[in-house]
Amino acid sequence: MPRRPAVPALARRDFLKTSGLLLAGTALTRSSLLRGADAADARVTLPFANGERELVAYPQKRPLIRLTSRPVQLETPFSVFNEGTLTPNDAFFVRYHLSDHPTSIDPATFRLRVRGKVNTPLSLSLDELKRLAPPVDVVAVNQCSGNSRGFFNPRVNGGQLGHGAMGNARWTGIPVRALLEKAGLAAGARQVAFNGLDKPLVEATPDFIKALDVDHLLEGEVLLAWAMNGEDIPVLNGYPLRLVVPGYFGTYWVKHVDDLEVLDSAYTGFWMATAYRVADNPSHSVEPGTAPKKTVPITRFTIRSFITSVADGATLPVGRATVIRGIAFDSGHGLREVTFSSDGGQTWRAATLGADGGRYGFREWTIPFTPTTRGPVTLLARALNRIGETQPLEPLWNPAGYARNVVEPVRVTVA
Ligand SMILES: Nc1nc2c(c(=O)[nH]1)N[C@H]1C(S)=C(S)[C@@H](COP(=O)(O)O)O[C@H]1N2
Ligand SMILES: [Mo]
Repeated sequence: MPRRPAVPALARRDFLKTSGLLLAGTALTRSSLLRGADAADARVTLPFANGERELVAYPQKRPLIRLTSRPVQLETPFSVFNEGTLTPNDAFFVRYHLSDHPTSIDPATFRLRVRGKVNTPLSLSLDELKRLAPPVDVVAVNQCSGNSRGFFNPRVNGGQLGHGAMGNARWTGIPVRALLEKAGLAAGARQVAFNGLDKPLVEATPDFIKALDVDHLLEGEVLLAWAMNGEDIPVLNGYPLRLVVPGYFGTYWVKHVDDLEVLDSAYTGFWMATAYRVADNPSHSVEPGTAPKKTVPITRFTIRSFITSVADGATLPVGRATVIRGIAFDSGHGLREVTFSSDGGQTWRAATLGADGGRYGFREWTIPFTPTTRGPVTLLARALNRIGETQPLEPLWNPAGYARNVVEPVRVTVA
């Protein structure tokens, strides 16, 4: 269970302001969704050049780190990840590509369409969709491909994110497979293209559409989810329906999904064929400053771990026993071990893994640590999974700033 902190005053006020509207059908005001709270004055500085950001409360959200306002992009303050392995809905990051994202959705008139290479095209209400198959729960991490991009060196273009473009939630929905079975796949069905209600402001910008292989969808793990941690998905996270693709980067987790098109070929739209691609080699990386010759669509997470209980730059009292805590996750193969170093990587000890909340979620780890000598100390955590994937000790580089998973140092002073 997450240890929930007191809701900051700003978020509470904002919630009171919007909850009446929410009860009336999730009709958040357009201006509040586009601007956030007016009273924002708190700021944070992420630990890289030009890392100064505002903390702003949007409807259904506590104050979060604002990267951009049109479209809204918010990142989770890192301290939230020390509060528990499930990320509260009001702290969950927000990423949009297109500025015309929906601010009011009427669940009564919403329809989900299934069309293309199917025997029977479908148009379903939310209630019909929810009754199509028994609901399934999965605890899974949603992480943006560009999470931690701000740490790339040399720097790369794109949103300069700290480590807060990730979150872990319990998602409830039905497998996309159930929909495909209901519609009936026609011969040659190969991919499904998923589109949501958001639109580009100008025609030249391609609509945000992502595609997954029919074979992947028929495995049954990919969900069309309507609940997040037991509640309606917040508007900014994809109300009333979003795709949940366990183990895959957030780019596939299409929000406000209302259209599935079954294709007999690989989808070639911009967001698959041009954007969100990585080098076609095992590490998906290239020499810093160069571009890959051949690329493939980004797919699964790289394995990561973080120290969450001690912030970079903190001071630890000499001689005092502490427990260091953190989180780790991979793309679903299962964690084998998290090791911890308090001497900058010369020696490593195995941490204790917390309860296994499912192979796609954050897993807590802890390790006792008593600093013995005064001075600067570098703390490191490194995860290893069941198929031998581990985190590199030196950063890998790619021009889009995707899939960072180097062991991240936490530099502290023992005093
Ligand atoms: N409709 C829609 N869905 C979307 C996007 C988008 O721009 N539009 N962005 C994707 C990307 S790149 C990410 S990382 C996740 C972020 O999910 P969140 O905003 O709920 O945190 O949403 C995905 N789904
Ligand atoms: Mo993303």
